[in-house]
Amino acid sequence: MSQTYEFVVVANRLPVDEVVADDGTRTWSRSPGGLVSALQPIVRSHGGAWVGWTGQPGDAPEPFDTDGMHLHPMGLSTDDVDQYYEGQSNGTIWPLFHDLVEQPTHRRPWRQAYETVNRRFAESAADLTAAGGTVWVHDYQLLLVPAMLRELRPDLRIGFFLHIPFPPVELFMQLPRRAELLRGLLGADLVGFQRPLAAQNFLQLTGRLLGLDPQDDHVEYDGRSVTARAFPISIDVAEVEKLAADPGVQAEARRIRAELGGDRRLLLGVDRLDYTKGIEQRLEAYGELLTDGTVSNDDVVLVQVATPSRMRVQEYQELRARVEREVGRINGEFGAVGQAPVHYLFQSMGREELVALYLAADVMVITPLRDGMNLVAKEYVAARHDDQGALVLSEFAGAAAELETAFLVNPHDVEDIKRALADALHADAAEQAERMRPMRAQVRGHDIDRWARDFLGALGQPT
Ligand code: GDG
Repeated sequence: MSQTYEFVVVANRLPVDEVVADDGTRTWSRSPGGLVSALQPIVRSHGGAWVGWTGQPGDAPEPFDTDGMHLHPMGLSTDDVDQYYEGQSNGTIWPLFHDLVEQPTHRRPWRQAYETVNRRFAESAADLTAAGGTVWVHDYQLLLVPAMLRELRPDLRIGFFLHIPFPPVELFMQLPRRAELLRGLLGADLVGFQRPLAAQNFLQLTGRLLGLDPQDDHVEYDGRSVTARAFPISIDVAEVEKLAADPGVQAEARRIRAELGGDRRLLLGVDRLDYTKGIEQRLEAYGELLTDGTVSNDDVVLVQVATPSRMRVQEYQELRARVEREVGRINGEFGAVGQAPVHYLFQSMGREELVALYLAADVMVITPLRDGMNLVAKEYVAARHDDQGALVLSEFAGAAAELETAFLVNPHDVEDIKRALADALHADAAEQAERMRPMRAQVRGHDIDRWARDFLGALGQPT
């Protein structure tokens, strides 16, 4: 019998990307993204296994061990990628769970592929997990896995964590085969969400859709009790603090500032290029501040890092075109030779460079229309050991519930973003410190280890 593991993570993606060097050598490097930043340290410390896709279509490579983890790659064909990943996951569920900020597309073949791929993930997890072991399933690509896994392995403890928002009942009700998706989640012993409201939406839905009788934070289903609670995710605070204290990173922050024009105040946006992140609204607000003269190209500069994401999906290509057109318009209208008001970077950066940008930024601008948590907000706060800098943060990011002294904005209201940007730019050192200190205390007291301990503790798994 093949080796089994007491603790297994199941997620759409493995925590590594395959890198092919010029000479054809293949290696693996840690992949960017919220889920990976969050989970890798935990699996490593449990010596556990991770089931997930490599990110490339084709046959699965052989399982391998790296960094104290056993990685079990899942193969996805080109059709699987089109239908399960880009289709049902990112074309249907993602926009619907983010309050319809884009119109979801509903296709029968996508749903079929989603079910087939979820079953394959569940089967691999069933094969890999030791008797009585724990499986932690992640995110919206795998909503059916908990029930499928329970059917195969009723002996396991199964946890599920949703990284994105869970929609209100009326929105969830729009999904074709909605009851099946809900039953999928109910296969878990513990369903974790970013916000208490999401857990309430879920429990309420079990009453409305399946006629169950939820009580407090749990519901009886199929002779078991399923608990639904909020576990707001966080970051590896020590990692960010270490980078922020690194003299090389600090020198890089000074270089960035000098390069952008010594005295200009630096506004920073860091997002996956995604329509949920409110990048267009942010640019619109910044453009209007330049137009009405509240700020000028001599005094401020915006650096917008837009990490490429889901670029085969049409909505993302269209978003990229719109964002780049707007950046071009603003730079064309307000720029000078050698001095642009927007520096737009459509690329993935190294962690050092990212933290250097956090240290250099006077104002971090985070304006998602909807966001499960938003780890960038917490990273910015963790990096600012000088208690300086200002955070403009959308009320619709999960992080807003914990970072209450940020300059909170309604990202749908461009006037409100303009107000918050102007206020943040005007905040003096004392006000910046007054706002930053409680946020730093909050993030430092609730890091990623605590999140994992809380979740796994509630699942009954010793950490
Ligand atoms: C989902 C939910 C939830 C970004 N650009 C680069 C880079 N990043 C890193 C950031 C941060 C992570 O990626 C992004 O996390 P977010 O939370 O901001 O956003 P999503 O990717 O949408 O994550 C979200 C999260 O899951 C966790 O539950 O908070 O709501 O949507 O860590 O630093 N990292 C590197 N280069 C980049 O260019 N190395």
